[in-house]
Amino acid sequence: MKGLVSCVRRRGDADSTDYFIVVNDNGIRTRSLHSKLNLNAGELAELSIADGYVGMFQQTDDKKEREAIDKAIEASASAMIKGGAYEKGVAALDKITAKMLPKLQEAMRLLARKLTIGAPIVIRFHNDIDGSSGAYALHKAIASAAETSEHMAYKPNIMWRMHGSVSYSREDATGDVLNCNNFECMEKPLLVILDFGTAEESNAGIEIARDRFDIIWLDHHPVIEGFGGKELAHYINPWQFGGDSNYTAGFLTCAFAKTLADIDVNEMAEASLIGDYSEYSKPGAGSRRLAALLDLLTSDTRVIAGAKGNLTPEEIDTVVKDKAKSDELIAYAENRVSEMLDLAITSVKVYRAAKVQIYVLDFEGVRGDGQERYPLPGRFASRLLGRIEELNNSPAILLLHFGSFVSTRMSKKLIGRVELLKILEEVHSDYSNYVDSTGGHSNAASIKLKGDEMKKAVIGSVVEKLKEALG
Ligand SMILES: [Mn+2]
Repeated sequence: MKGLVSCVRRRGDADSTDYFIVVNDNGIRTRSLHSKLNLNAGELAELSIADGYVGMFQQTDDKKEREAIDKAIEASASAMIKGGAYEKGVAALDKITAKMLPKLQEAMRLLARKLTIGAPIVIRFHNDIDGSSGAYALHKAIASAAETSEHMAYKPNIMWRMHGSVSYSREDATGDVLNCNNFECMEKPLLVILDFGTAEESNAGIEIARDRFDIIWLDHHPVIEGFGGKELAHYINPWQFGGDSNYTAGFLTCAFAKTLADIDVNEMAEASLIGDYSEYSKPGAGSRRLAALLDLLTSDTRVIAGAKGNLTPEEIDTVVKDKAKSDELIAYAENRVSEMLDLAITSVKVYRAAKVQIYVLDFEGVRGDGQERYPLPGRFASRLLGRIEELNNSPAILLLHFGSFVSTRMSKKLIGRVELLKILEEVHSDYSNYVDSTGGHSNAASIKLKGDEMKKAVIGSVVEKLKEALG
């Protein structure tokens, strides 16, 4: 039979080399094979296979055969795509999905092609509920496609990377390039980015990655002028289609996953809306559970035995399917947060500004000195502001500090009245020797200090400016 070596994974010695070969034997199948011979990506040959080994390998440059295989790869990639448009039953969201559908399908054809040829695929997702719910849905769709596709007779070469920041740095890109260097492939590997911000800091990473990868970038942050990611061929963001951040990146990834396979993504989509406080969120019992689990797992991967820093959707799936384990984890998370909220309420400092209260909390004081990483400070700040709003029934502002970070959260009602980002910027320039950076959203932003020696003064200055703004 004829075969095209589409991809080679070299792990060091000849015996551990995997050859991904598109075999054409009345229809194509991509198989993972070994060989005593040294094969190269792009080689077309008459070959024989026994026990997972390529025995005979007679190279040929038969142009017609090559064309036939190339066509068959395209056809099998198309055949792998069995899904369609995701309809959640929320008109505002479904309208945006419909507009994005052609772009999502075009990107999915690229992913299906990479799956067909056995190319390496790096998928980076933001380590919050939104990013991880999207990754989980995409994992399920790919697993379903791999299971039902007759053409894919190998385990996909996917490297999942949970990503702790919202920018794609030069180091991230270099790491991804190095990881793909064990592969030699007939075309570029694929990089998929889920729920990163639109920070200019990503430009350096994008510069490196764009030459080495085909890139699919799914996000929902407002697109800023200097961000290079928006020039990518497969950059998809609801802001470009009349939507905004309420259409979450996890939701977008669910819509993307749904074009590949007709799987149930409703709970993941809903969890992403919960996680990012989307105005379209209508939580049910299942999505609440999933959101709570993802919140815990992404904050502290050590709660699952074996996970060290990185967390894969497969590991998420194992926990979700284990009812007893997930019940135990959710109970732990709920108890811990509620104890910390109670403690926080009694230890916040309160400053009055007109009818608005400004709260300042030392996070280390309520976290205790144990080893627990859950909950992360930023997410705890959002929960605490919610609790304060409930108790006071009036808008509030919270400054939560820990080490050299200050997280600020402000009631949405105050947007327009208080320009939080601008205030933080002013403090940044007043204390430029001590403040490293400030940024975020109009009601949730943070300050990164160079050290913590001037923290009190910086926080004091923010409080003063907030008081002024509130009159
Ligand atoms: Mn998000």
